[in-house]
Amino acid sequence: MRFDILTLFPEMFAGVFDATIIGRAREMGHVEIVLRNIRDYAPGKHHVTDDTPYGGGGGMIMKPEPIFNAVEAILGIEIPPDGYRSLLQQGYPPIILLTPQGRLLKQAVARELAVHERLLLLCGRYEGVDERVCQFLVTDELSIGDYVLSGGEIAAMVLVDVLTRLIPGVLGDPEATANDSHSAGLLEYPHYTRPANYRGQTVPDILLSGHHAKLTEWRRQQSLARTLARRPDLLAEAELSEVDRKYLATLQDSSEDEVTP
Ligand code: 6GU
Repeated sequence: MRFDILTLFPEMFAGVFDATIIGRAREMGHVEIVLRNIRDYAPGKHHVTDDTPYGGGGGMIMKPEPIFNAVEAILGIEIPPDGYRSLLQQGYPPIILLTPQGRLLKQAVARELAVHERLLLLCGRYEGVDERVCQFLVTDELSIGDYVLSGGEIAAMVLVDVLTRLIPGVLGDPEATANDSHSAGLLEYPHYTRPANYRGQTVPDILLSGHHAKLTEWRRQQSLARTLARRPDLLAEAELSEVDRKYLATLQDSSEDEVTP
């Protein structure tokens, strides 16, 4: 998978993209990342990339021209007058704007994006991006959560990490991701490693018992109980068996007992 990242701050990405999983995925050729400095595509001696908003209100807005120029140069095309969207059907890559106004990035959204061979990621900065960029260039807008970042760069790093993990061959053991939190719509069960007794706190007996079927059942129950306690909103979309539902019902019953008048 190839990512072209359009940003005013390419230097922010170095550590994250050179280390561990992403670094190794790049070395192995699973992932190609090209950082593009939007400033390089801004005309004039001063390469101005932002300006004050029409109508006032303060803050600075990213100008459309450097961004349109960058996309045209990177893809070797002219943006049609009716916008870039029509080129998607011809196999041109999606252009994703990272913005707090976008749809929320979830594991299901990542799986949907993972089918693409190439993505252009546009990192918004300042108070925002000129609306004509959103209307005529961008094909998708993504946010990574309901909070405000100083720019889309960190969100772009998050997206690249999430997508890289989905590329076959990047992670050694495919089973390692099967139980990941969110991959099956539930939070993950708790993990323990040696020592069995640490500062008087012991590992649950079931993990030391060697009873495989019981262990699998315990982990599933832990996963369900945790999701119910921490993220009950996820249960509506999770794939649940009849056994799962019965177990959740016992948890809900016992929590009702605990309610004090
Ligand atoms: Cl993608 N950008 C910014 N600036 N803030 C965010 C975000 C993105 N996602 C959540 N907050």
